Amino acid sequence: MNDVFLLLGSNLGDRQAYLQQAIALIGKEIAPVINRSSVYETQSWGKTDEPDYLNQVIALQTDIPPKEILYKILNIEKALGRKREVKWGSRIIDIDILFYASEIIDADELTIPHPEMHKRMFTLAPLAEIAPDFVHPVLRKNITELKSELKSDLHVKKL
Ligand code: PH2
Ligand code: MG
Ligand code: MG
Repeated sequence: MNDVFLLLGSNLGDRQAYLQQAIALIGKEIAPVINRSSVYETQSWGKTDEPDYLNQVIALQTDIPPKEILYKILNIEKALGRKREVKWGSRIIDIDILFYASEIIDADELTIPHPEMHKRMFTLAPLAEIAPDFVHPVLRKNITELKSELKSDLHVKKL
């Protein structure tokens, strides 16, 4: 079984309800959710004039291959009513694969580890709660180290 870490994000509508519905569907359609971080309220990164997000990291254990997980995630996002829009634009739900065990994947539609996770406190803060010692297979540093090295002024608040 592989440890898989997913980041959930929502900054439109009933954000808490979208996170909960996403977790329920992930548990049903992909694999049991074995761990989850607290929910964080985070300032929008990339496009800073967007509403605040709720972010949460969850962990699964599964043998489903990475691309199949991606397709299942896209279906869950669609089932919850997500419309694809501009890059970094607001969304009711976003589900990103952060790590798939310690695998490194660089394909057209899928890059693992998530290429920008180490620049994003909204990812590292919840991830550090449930996987502080997990070593990033490309950067070769653990999550605690990546988090302490990241300088960010955007607010990230545990709810
Ligand atoms: N997701 C983005 C862009 N910016 N900012 C926050 N705070 N949280 C996110 O989940 C997020 C973001 C693109 O997916
Ligand atoms: Mg994203
Ligand atoms: Mg995404």
